[in-house]
Amino acid sequence: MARPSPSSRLAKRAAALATTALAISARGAAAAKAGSYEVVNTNSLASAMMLGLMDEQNVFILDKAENNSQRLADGRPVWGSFFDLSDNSVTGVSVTTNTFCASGATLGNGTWVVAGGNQAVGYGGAALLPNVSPDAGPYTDYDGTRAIRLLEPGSKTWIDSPSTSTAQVNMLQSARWYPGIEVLEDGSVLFIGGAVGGGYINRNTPNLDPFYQGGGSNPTYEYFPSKGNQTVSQFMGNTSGLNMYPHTYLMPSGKIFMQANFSTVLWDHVNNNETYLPDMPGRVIRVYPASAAVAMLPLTPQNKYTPTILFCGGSVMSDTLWGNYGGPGGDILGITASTDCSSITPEDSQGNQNTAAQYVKEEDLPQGRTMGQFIHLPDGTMVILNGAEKGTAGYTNATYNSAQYNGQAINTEGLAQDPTYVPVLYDPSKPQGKRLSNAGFGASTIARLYHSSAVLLPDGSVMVAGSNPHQDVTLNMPTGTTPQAFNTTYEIEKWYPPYWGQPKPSPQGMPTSIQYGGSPFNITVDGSFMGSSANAKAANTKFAIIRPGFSTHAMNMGQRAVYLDYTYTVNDDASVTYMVNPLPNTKAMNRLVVPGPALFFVTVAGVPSNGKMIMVGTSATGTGNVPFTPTLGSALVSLPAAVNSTKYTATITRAGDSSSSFGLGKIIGIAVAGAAVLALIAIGICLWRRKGKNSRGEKAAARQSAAPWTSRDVGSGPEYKRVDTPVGSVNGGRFGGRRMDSSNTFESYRMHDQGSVIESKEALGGYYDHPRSGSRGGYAQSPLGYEPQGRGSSQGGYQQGWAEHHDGDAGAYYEEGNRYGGQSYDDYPPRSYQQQYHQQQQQYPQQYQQQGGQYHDRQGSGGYGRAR
Ligand SMILES: [Cu+2]
Repeated sequence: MARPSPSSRLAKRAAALATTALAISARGAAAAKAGSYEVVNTNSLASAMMLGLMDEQNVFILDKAENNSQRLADGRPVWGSFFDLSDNSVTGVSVTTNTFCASGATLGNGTWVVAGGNQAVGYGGAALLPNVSPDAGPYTDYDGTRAIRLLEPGSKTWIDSPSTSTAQVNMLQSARWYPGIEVLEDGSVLFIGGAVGGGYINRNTPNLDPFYQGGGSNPTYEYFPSKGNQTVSQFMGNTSGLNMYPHTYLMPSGKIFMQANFSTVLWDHVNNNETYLPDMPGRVIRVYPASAAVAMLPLTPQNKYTPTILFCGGSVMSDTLWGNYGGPGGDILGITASTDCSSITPEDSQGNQNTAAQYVKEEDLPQGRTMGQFIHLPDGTMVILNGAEKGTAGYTNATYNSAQYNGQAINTEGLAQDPTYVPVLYDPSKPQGKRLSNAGFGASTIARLYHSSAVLLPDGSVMVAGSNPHQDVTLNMPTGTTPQAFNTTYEIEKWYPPYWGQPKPSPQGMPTSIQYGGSPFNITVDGSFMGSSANAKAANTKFAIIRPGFSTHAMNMGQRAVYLDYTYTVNDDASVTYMVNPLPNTKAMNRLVVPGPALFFVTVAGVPSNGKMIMVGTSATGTGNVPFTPTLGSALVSLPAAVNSTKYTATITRAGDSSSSFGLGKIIGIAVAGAAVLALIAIGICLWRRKGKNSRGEKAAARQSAAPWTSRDVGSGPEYKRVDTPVGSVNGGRFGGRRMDSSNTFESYRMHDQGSVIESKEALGGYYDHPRSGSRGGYAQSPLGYEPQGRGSSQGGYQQGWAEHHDGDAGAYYEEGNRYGGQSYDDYPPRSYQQQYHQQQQQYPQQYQQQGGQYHDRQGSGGYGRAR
């Protein structure tokens, strides 16, 4: 028998080694992703202000109506798209109304609802004038202030008709921009508060009309499907100013825990009674635009499903600096955001108020953070990502957020600086005060500031997208200025939690629905996965129901995580049979985790399975109608003791039990990943080059260009120029019976193409570049060309700068008399406005009240229904 030659043996050995190296490298590269970000698509088409997981494969993306370069077949820009998780592709979709700063949730029947928004706008976010039909506007977007948009399960068509349409049957009773939202135990939804038009915060200064702000604020709440006329919330008046997107959590008692300004209340929304809880320590503001990361901690059998709400970050500023609709009261760009993490447990699991409830200081974030957002992970931890260390959410037009570039003044618009690129993990299984860590986490390279978003995906990663601190699409901000400028952002990233890259369990018997009460169900994980440490792994398993929520403005509205009790038997073949109890059969649990869709994960030794979309509180096919009364099944049985094997007694060697630290695999992964990353970069460059002339390629080119400034037209049409930064000059409002519209806008800028600059614009202090079309029909004149109007003048007053809102109302002074005299702004004490409150209720205009109150969709009766 001929022996192989030495060289041949060497070649074989080399080949074997190479194969092994490749295998290790592949595993290592996957593991190396743990704790890091990866761009999975460079163009979300619509910048992702809002996200919602539709099913196991699709995520909807919503933006405000703006000049995204992607066009629909009818020529309109997209402000909505769908992200397909199977191939990371994105498709634009028609949205009719302006979704700008809406709120959203899944109803108990699984239908997505996205409600509220802002007016029809044109270039630069300027509101269309009343005499201009939305069809004639450049974006053909319709008023969304009262819109209720629906997305049915399995559908990729938004049901969205204009608020002004008589055919619109899904309408809010009144305009809501930044409303609070909470899904109730019957699967219906409650909306509370919001602004009417817009602004940095929801008040004028001085704050003479805390409830209504002369028509700028909406202090009422209402339901969908309707349960009657909207009613004034005392809390909205008490927290006047800093009360947009209030934090709400339905409690076991049926009351709503609600936090805004520095106040906290347990609110019986049925009887409209409020019980005040302690103020936020240090008066840290947690609502928009301070925008803390806020979440209910995971509900577990160990904590007896007791609700605790955790707040991390936000802002502390003086009352003066908080300013008003027009913007902050001064330069806030250098103000470091709060590091404070505090939590409170308002009730026990059965809905008994914890009368001694106090906010408990847990610990400090490693850096101050505004616009951080909590994402529940299926290993029981929560990650905070996105945001900035300085400033707040929102944008404005003030001297302090302008920068000089090449001798030109540009407005950087955004109110946040110093993006927080490194996530922080919160592990509630650790002792209080030792729960936060960012050890081992890589940094993102993409700023995720105002109007960014994030949501848990079924594969256990976190989708991160958006960021657009501008009134309209802005792709040409220079780098290296002070303050730092940021572009409208389209990249979609995945952030990979520490468990990423480990072999996943593939459980059998995953449920399609989980009820309140009833019999336990069985799930098995095979022996090849459980292996020699089957006993330990079985004991270290978690069954999570996670509702990822509607993501916008650093909030995941409706996000919850609840873990199920279980026992197990380790079988002879190392497989494990789990016996899992459903949710407790209590009304309290029905409220803590309301009916509707959620992801179900099985996490073994810290590594989650893929999440399965299930229904909570109904059958898998759900109920077509809401509201409904979920059935409470039989009481949970006492689970028998676990049965371990005598054979599979090894300990778990790999780190992974919901640990924030990284094991050896991670370190090896990092080492081998270097080459892989280089390869990926090379591939990325090739792909980028291949993209050639499409608009995204151009944007990538702009980003990577040596020149920090692009000379590319930011618009898509030959006529488009970014213009019309609005400043409203407004008084009155919809509540006052006077429609608010932009009566003044001012020219924005485009920092190139100076040949087309019109002299008179240049004289306006650095804003220049008239639209090439030469026509601004339907758009208001620049107020910079006017003498400022004083408050109370015939034209009303306006504030220079406009902050968050752009549809022309922003920067408005909502003025409608001094109903309350000279009280200054603050968090109003609970009782000081009782008298006025009652008067207010009577005064409250009824013109927007809905007639039928119930939405009928093809089923025709029984409240809101959807075709099945
Ligand atoms: Cu917003």
